[in-house]
Amino acid sequence: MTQFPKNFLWGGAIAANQAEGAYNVDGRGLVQTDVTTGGSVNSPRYTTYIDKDGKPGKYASMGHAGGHLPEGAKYAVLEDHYYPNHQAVDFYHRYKEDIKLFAEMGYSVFRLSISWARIFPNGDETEPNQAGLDFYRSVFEECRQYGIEPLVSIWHFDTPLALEQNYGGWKNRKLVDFYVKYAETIMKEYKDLVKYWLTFNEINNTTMFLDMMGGHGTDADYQEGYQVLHNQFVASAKTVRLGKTINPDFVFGNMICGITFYPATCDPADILAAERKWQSGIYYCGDVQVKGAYGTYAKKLWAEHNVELEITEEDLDDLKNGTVDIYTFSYYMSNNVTTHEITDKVAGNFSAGARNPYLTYSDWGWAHDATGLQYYLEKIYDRYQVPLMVVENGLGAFDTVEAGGSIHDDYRIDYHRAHIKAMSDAIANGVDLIAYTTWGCIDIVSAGTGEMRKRYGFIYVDMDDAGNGTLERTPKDSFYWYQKVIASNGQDLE
Ligand code: P53
Repeated sequence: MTQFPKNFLWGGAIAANQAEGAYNVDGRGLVQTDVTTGGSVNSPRYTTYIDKDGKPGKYASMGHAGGHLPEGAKYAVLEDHYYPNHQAVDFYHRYKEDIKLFAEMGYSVFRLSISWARIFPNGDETEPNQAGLDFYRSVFEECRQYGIEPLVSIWHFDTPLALEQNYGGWKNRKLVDFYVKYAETIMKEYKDLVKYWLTFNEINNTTMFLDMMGGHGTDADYQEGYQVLHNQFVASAKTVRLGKTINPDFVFGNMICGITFYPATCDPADILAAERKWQSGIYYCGDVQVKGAYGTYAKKLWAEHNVELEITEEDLDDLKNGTVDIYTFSYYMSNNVTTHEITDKVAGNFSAGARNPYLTYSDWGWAHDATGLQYYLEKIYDRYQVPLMVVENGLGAFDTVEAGGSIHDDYRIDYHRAHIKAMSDAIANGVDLIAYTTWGCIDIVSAGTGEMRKRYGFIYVDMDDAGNGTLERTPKDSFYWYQKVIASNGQDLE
């Protein structure tokens, strides 16, 4: 028998820039994915620009942890490139149909993000864009009509491009005020429609990816990365404090890219190396956002890369008084850490380190490791002792549409079944887990590769990597399976 509390929230998750499309509709401003091409498991996505001499150019990027815009260049949509996020899966126009399907699956929660650039197109306006506010009001009302609780990410990798271009993005302290104003606007606007808010999606990616991608990060990269994080921590804390004055019932969560790090061998040096990854990759952000202060190891991490942060006394006060109520995270895979030379290396998007001989890997090189989720849940709950939510978990895979139109995605069902069992085992061991939202309830554009064919959904969307397709929605086998899982509160996993 599995164990799930009576009011456990079951659902799915998407992000605005990967699902909505309608990138230039109703006054929306641009974000970085609008100037970023598609890639694949072997080739990066590129961000495009016009350089200071008017020549088109591009740099390899991973959305949020990639290269840099050359001096004097301006981000630009170039004619001879395809930008998959422009149309995405057109959730902007099809949300009623999609939410109806989520309700059919039995969702009690739906995680989505608000696009900052729909509310403040350039990020620094004084008045919000009414059309943007109207859109999300309608989305939340649609959810409420089916008894679905919206779980809202305030930021999901989509800072308005004008703030990146004109202010240099999050390394600039001014972004804190722009973000807090945006957050205040939406929290006031939706105070009776939304209860659960997540301040920054996968906030830890900024520096964790510098560590993961083969350690090519320079001291300057770390200097910028840690300052970006500090500014985001302050913005998050100020938002939490402000939010509680708008509606004391609001519940705030952080959101961490949860990767379980294992030592690849029992060499004590590897044990320590793995622990360092937990500190720099996972605890660094969680400690600030949940405990309200930088961890004891933070000074050493900064010193390693000669980082000198601008932190004021007032900031430390804000961090202490703006802690989140719940810890939320994504979980896809584990990673092996070793100090030894790696002969069998995992190749794939965002998966670095030594291959784990006890695990199998997805076509994108991500380890299938449900036990790693149990481990993460127990370790993190023990550290913070606040309610947890798994707000992303899923398998990016190729799907085949059969002649009759059905999609037999038993590999996806297997993946989720194992992870749901792991959650149940963690709950049995005392973990206070309150929600599970699978990634990409419906097929959407991949964040890492920009592909459509890396599919996560329980609902298939007829759209390919080149933008061909009808956008028609079709439930996969996993749709009907998840329906039974939810109806039985996690008892029926067959
Ligand atoms: P895609 C890397 C590693 C783990 C999670 O990722 C990650 C990433 C960034 O790609 O991001 C989260 O689409 C993120 C989502 C994203 C999802 O994982 O690359 O919050 O936006 O789509 C899956 O397969």
